[in-house]
Parts: sequence; C-alpha cells; structure tokens
Amino acid sequence: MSKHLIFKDIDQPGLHTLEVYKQRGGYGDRLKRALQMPREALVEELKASGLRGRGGAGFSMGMKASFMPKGTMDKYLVCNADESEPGTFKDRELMQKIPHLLIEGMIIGAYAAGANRSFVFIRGEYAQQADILEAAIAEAKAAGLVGENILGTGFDLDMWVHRGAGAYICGEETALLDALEGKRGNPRLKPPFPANQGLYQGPTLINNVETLATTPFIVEMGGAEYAKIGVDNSTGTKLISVSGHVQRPGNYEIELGMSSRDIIYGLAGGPGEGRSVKLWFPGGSSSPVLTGDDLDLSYDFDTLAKAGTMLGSGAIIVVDDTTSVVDVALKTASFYKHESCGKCTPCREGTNWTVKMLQRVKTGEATPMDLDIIASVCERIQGNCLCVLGDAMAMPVGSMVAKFRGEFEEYIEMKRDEAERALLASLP
Ligand code: L3W
Repeated sequence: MSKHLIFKDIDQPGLHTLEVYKQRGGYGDRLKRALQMPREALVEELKASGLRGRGGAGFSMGMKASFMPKGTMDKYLVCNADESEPGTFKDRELMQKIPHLLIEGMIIGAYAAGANRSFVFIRGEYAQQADILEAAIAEAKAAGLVGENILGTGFDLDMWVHRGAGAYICGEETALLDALEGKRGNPRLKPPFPANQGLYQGPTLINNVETLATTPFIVEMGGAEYAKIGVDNSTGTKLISVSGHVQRPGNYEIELGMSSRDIIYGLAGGPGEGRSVKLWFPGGSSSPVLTGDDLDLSYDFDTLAKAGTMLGSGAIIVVDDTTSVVDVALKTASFYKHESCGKCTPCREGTNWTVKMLQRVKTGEATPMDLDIIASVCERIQGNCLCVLGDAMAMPVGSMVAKFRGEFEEYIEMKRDEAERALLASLP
C-alpha cells in the first residue's frame, strides 16, 4: 500500500521554508536527541532500522556508516544528488519541496559518520533545486542548525552545494568524488572504498538524497520501530518514480513489499485503454527488464533480486505493447554508450559495439546470429568494468534479447524482407 513518511506533507504550501518545516515537526527534538546520542548508538539505530541505500545499490546504510574509522582525521559526508538514471526523478521532488528534510538527514548522517564537512553533489540540470537547497542551507545556518555548535550540542557541520556539469558517470560514487575535487569525473578503482579513502583521501560517507532524508524518521521512531514497516530485509517506505506508458506518471511513496501490479495499475493507472504491459524496468533503465507476466511480484529488494533483476533507484518504466522492443533496446544502449567515460575497455568498446549491432537490427542489415553476438558482448561486459556503467547497459539489453528473442527475430526478418522488396523494385 502507499504509506507516507517522507511525502507526508509534500503538497503543504511553504514546506520548503524553515518555518513551515518546523511547524510540521522538522528539526526540533529528534535532531537534538540524535546529536546527544553517542555516535555508536546512533549507528546502531541506523543498523537496526534495516535501511538500505535508496540510490541504486541497496547497501545497508548503518553498515556503511559503521565502516567510517574512528580518529581525528578530516572526515566527510557527501550526498549523492546526481540523480541521472533514466526514469528516476524522486530526489528532485524531495529537494524541491522539502529541502530541510535532506539537510536534517545530512546533519544526522554526518554526526553518525563523525564528519564535520558535508557536500551535496547535485546534477547541473537541477538548477532550480540547487537554488532552493542553497536558500534552505542559508536559513538553517542563520537558525544555528548548520555551522558551529548545532543546537548547543557541540557538534559542528559545514555544508556546501556543488553543481555537476551534466555527466551520468558522476552519479557513480568515486567519479563523483573526483568531480567534487575539481577533476574530470572518472571512476576510481575500488577498494579502497570511500569509507576508508574518499574525498581528499579522507574517510567519506556517501549516501543518496532519499537515504539521508529517511534518517530523521528513524531517529524519531527508533530503528526497531522503523524496521516494522515493509517486509523482511526490505524495511521502510520507498519513493518510486513511475513513468512511460501509464496514465498517472509521477512519484509515489510506498511501503516496500507492495505488489508491483498495485503500483503500476493501482497507483499509476496502468497503460491506456486497450493496451497491455509488454515490459517494465523495475529499478531504472539499468535494471534487467521484467514482462507482463511478472506484475504480481512483491516490490522489494530480495524478491526482485530473486527474479533476476533489481529494485535499483526505485524507478519503474513501463513499456506497452505498441512499442517495439528493438527501439527500447537501442535507446537504452545509446544512452549508456554516450555516457560511458571511456576509461575502461569493456565498457567503452562493449557499449559502442552493442549500439552498432542494434542499429544493424534496426536497419535490416542484421541476421539472427547478431543477436547471439549482442548477448555474448553483454555477458562479457558484466563484472569486468571499473564501475557498474557497463553492466548498467549490459543487464537490461541482455535481458531484452533473452526475453524477447522471438520479437527481435521477427523484426530482423521483416526488415530483410523490406530491404529485399526495395531492391527488387529498384531493378530495371
Ligand atoms: C566499505 C566495503 N564500503 C560496499 C559501499 C560502497 C557503496 C555501497 C554500495 O552501485 C548501484 C548499482 C547500479 N567497505 C564496501 C563498502 N561498500 N562494500 O557500499 O556498493 P556497490 O559496490 O554495491 O555499489 P555502487 O557502485 O554504489 C550503484 C545502480 O546503482 N545504478 C543506479 C544508478 C542510479 C542513479 C540515480 O539516478 N539515483 O544514477 C546504476 O547502475 O546498478 O547496483 O557506497 O562504497 N567492503
């Protein structure tokens, strides 16, 4: 079912201001309580909540915070607001309408990480949201919520907004760190993970906007209580972006474990009259696709993983039966080819060759054997790149070729017939 924590007051006029945010229960007791807890106790609450990263990987947030070393070295908190995965637009609405929830979450996250400096790395295209965040941070600073000795607790935290320059790869955590340091955003080899060696080589906790924005509710409710929402190993609520062939596209907040059919048809209205779901991406364009037969799957991390796909960033893209799977595969592959940073060979060459082969399918120059080559290239990319960008193309494209092989073959046949007829017609 749909359940509201983050989006509870989302359409309340003026919620982006400190005044209205505080009237609605923001900051106040829960923040002070968090900052007065021993750090380890706060990390334990985060662990107990079962909160898993909302940006794509679904890694335990409490666990990640616990990886931050103790000691007096400079440590950092970075919020990944690069939200560039096609179909994903939940963080945009969150930052635009409740910037203070993110700021409050960052204060809690930074305290848990032992960090005194924090950054929001926001995609350059989100200029309006960046302006709103900057204004909200200025308000929070003026009210003693960001800066020195927050709420008299002795905790200091600086906060900056850094605007990206429009590259998908900068959503990958290590490329993001390079970009934040002023370099070209290229992924780094992992390990070392950012928790050990991140920004300016200091220990760095990086979390997605929604992940950080959830922490105030965990402090308010207690980790164990939060863990009662959702299902086993997928606790809490999740913001999902539903787009594509649905009648009510948009962002929704759901309790994890809701049926995918209830999301796609119930909340988002399903495809138009007389149409049906051909395929859907459950977790952004990088997730392996599912079909109309999979609509009754529970929408949670483990069920989707067992079904061979992933919950990812929570972006559901629906494609109905009026669309050719060839077009979907080519569009998807072209995006990742364009965004590949080119640093490692399997991704640079693999995305390029996949696009070229799909173009051959599209123009009628391919044979069914090319489908085997596409499948083989996609298989060889996976797990062999410096970061997950290559996999992000190989997984959905590979799944489309595997699940819709018949449609690809029919398309190839149809195009070859067309080409043959055109050739015959052109003969004198
Ligand atoms: C310390 C260890 N830290 C893991 C940390 C690591 C990272 C997090 C998850 O994936 C996903 C991917 C894509 N010591 C650690 C450790 N960590 N082991 O835990 O790590 P990992 O490697 O599972 O993933 P990742 O590279 O962060 C990203 C999916 O996202 N994706 C989504 C894109 C979404 C957007 C968006 O718009 N929101 O761009 C795209 O590919 O499939 O599963 O923090 O450091 N031993």
